[in-house]
Amino acid sequence: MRVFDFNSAIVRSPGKSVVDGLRANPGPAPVFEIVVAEHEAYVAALRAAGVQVTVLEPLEHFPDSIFVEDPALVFSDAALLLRPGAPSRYAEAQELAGTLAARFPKVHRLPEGHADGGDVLVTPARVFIGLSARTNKTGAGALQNLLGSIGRPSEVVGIPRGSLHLKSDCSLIDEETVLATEELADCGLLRGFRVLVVPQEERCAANAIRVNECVFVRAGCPRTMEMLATHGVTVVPLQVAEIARIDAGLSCMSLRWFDPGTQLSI
Ligand code: CIR
Repeated sequence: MRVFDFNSAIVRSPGKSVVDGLRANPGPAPVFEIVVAEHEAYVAALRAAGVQVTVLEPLEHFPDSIFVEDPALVFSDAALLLRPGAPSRYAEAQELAGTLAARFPKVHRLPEGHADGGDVLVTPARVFIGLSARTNKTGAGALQNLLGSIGRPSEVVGIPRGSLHLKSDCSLIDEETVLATEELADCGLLRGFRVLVVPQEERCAANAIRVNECVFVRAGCPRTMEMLATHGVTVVPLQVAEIARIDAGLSCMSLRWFDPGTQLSI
C-alpha cells in the first residue's frame, strides 16, 4: 500500500460562519456560496478518484472547522487527535472524536503542546513535523512520541518564515518526489527526494494532494500543472480561490486514509 492510496475520507461542510475564518492578512472575506461550490467540487473530485467520503455537518461555532486536516491525523490503523495551535480552533479536535472512534481501531490523543495537521507531511520512510506559529516544540515532541508508538519514525523541521504550515510549502507527489516552493526546497530538509519546484508566481500550488493516481492542484497554476503532467501523474485542477481568502488550500479540507475493510468505489 502506498502512502497516497486512499479509499476513505472525512470532510466537513462549511457553515455560514466560514466567512469569519482566520486569515493572516486583511482582504475581502470569502463569499459563502462560492466556498460551498468549491467544497462540493472538491468532494466530487475525491469521489471520482475512488474515495468514499463522509461529509460531516457544519459547525457554526467553529468558522475554520471545514479544515478537518488540522485537528487530526489519520493512518490505516490509527487516528490521532491533535491540539490545534489557534485558540479558536482548539476544540475542533473534540468535535471529531466520535467520528474517528467509529472508524479507527485506536484513537490516540496528543497529550500536550500544540500541533496542526497542516504541519505534518507523511512520506514512506518518515513523517515530517513542521514547527510553525501553530505547532510548537512541545506539541511536535509529543507528536513524535505518539508516532513512534505506532511505528512511524518522524523528524521535526523548520518551515519557511511567513508560511502558515509546512504543507503550505510542499506536498508528496510519489514515493520519491515532493512538490515544493523554492523557499522550502532551499531549507535542505528534502534531501533524498526529487524536488519539483513551483514557480514563484504559483507558490500556492505547492499545497497539492496526491490521491491514488491523481494529483489535485490549485486551478490557475498552469506551469505547475504542466510540470506535474510531464512527471506522469493525472492532474486534477480544482478552484479554491475563495477558500484561499482564509489562508487555506487543498490538503486541509480532508482527512484521508486507506481502510482495509472498505471497497474501492471505482
Ligand atoms: C486557519 O488559519 O487555521 C484557517 N483559516 C486555514 C487553515 C488551513 N489549513 C491547512 O492548510 N492545513
